[in-house]
Amino acid sequence: RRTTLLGIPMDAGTSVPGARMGPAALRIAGLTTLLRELGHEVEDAGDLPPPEHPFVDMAPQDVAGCRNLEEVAGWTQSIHDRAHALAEQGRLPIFLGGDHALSMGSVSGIARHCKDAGRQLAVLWIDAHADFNTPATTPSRNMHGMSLAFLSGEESLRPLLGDRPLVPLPPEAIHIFGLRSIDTEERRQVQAHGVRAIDMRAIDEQGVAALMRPLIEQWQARDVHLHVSLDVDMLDPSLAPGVGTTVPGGATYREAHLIMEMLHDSGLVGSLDIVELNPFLDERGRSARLLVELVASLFGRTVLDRPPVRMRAF
Ligand code: DIR
Ligand code: MN
Ligand code: MN
Ligand code: MN
Repeated sequence: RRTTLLGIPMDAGTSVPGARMGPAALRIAGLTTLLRELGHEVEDAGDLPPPEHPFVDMAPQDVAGCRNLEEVAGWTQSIHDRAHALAEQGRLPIFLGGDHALSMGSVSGIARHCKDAGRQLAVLWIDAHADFNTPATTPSRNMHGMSLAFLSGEESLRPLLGDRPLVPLPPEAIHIFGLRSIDTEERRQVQAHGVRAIDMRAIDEQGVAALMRPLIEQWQARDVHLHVSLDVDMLDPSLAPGVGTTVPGGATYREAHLIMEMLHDSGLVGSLDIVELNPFLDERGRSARLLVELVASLFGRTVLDRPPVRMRAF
């Protein structure tokens, strides 16, 4: 597939700066070369420039719950426009974050294109967190903890997208994978919306393969465009320390690779976010290098460096 790398040097969605250096770290770790070695056509579109700060017409009590509101809204709108354009051009966009608030722009742009194209969208949210807070429920005011609520049509966050059309994701289009940290009010939101979450306990008990297989079968039956949103903090902090919100008990090296390998074999992945890498907190580029390896698995490399196997496993 023809891929386009787009750097999103933002960290306005968090209170810990540094994720703005993520795109540079992923490039230095060799992302472009690796994808080309795997036979993909790769265009590097560089970094999206920091946006204007638009007026956001949000209720005052909600404004108070949103750190860096105008900056996040500016990013959301400019990312949305680029994501939509790249999808229309038939590219496979890889959004290099940047914090997870960037997915408000990337996924909404892809969702808009899928609607125009009559294609169903499925989102796999690989994350230790649910990112389902709202301005009213957030304990941190960090907007990277609100992206899935926004994408699910949360009304109070709708003004972030300005005059662009929002295509809300229905709950059955979303699966959170790797969940192990959720706030009390946020849990209520997730349950009220009926969003499916596969938590670390399920992964412990059943294993990645048994959990991924039915998801992939169901997506294949509907021939979805699959958007993968990979938050680094899903990985265990011992493997990937370069992230602002580490949570113990995350995915092992092999679990993470297996997810990527199965997604590759599904043939369904149409777009990807790599988010929350904070090179300022990383240990000599370890987390960046691991992420690049995971992307390689997602794009057809096997761990033992055998040539990519073209197969439909299911
Ligand atoms: C927490 C942490 N639920 C919050 N969220 C994070 O601030 O809303 N998401 N770290 O990635
Ligand atoms: Mn996240
Ligand atoms: Mn369109
Ligand atoms: Mn997270």
